[in-house]
Amino acid sequence: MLNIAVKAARQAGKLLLRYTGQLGNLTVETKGRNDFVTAADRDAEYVIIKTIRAAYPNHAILAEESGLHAGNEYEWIIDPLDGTTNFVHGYPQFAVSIALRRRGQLDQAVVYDPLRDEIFTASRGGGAHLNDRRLRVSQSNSLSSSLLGTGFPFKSMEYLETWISTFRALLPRTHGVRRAGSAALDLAHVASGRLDGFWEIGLGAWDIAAGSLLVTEAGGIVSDFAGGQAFLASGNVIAGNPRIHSEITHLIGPLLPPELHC
Ligand code: 2AM
Ligand code: CA
Repeated sequence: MLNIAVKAARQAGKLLLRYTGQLGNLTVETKGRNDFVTAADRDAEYVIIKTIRAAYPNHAILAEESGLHAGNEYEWIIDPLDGTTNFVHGYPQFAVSIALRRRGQLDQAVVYDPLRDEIFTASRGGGAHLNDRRLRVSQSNSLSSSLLGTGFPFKSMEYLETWISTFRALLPRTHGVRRAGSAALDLAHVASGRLDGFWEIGLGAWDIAAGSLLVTEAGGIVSDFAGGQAFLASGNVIAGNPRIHSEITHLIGPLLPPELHC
């Protein structure tokens, strides 16, 4: 199943790269405030679904652009283009994200960065890999020597002040904070130790499903803001090596309104 996911991700990545050569011709549609979709998202999603369907016609699919396709207990969670805003501006940071969930547990994950030709993979219990190299989260044992990733609030600005308060609490304690615009790649970079931790409010399940398995299989921790495992449902994520995850969780917990304790 991981092989099929890798094949689908590479096909989609190749297609996205072709689109980057003709961004001027790409029509950008608005799904909602600050929420964009292009033919590149749709075509990449189509290619991924076609490849998965050919191998596993009975599996269910949850994909960012086409929603839920019913099936059996295997469910593929697909973001054909994570970082659409970057993509439409020609900013070089985007990825394809594909995960397989079975009975509530993530089993397989692929995040593909076509610009760097980096393929991040994980299988539950089998570790995480970048191309063919085994991944470990960073060894950093304190926020004071860490580089963190985050995402700004988008769409609704309801939690902008809350996010700013978390940023204010974390930034001065770290080496720095990056906001690169693809949560799937941010999590892949936590898995590979390039980032020590990551936090964001209100993502989609497809943005984080694959990346979260990469992090846990690389020895890191992923949780929601209450320290639980409901992050795919809430979209609220804290990830990091165990030490950094714990520091972020303790620092931002008291700053969150009650409805974000999930
Ligand atoms: P997307 O490009 O697939 O939409 C960046 O903060 C993260 O938030 C990305 O993973 C991005 O995924 C996600 N996101 C979802 N909706 C977004 C939006 N309207 N603007 C920016 N990022 C969005
Ligand atoms: Ca997307």
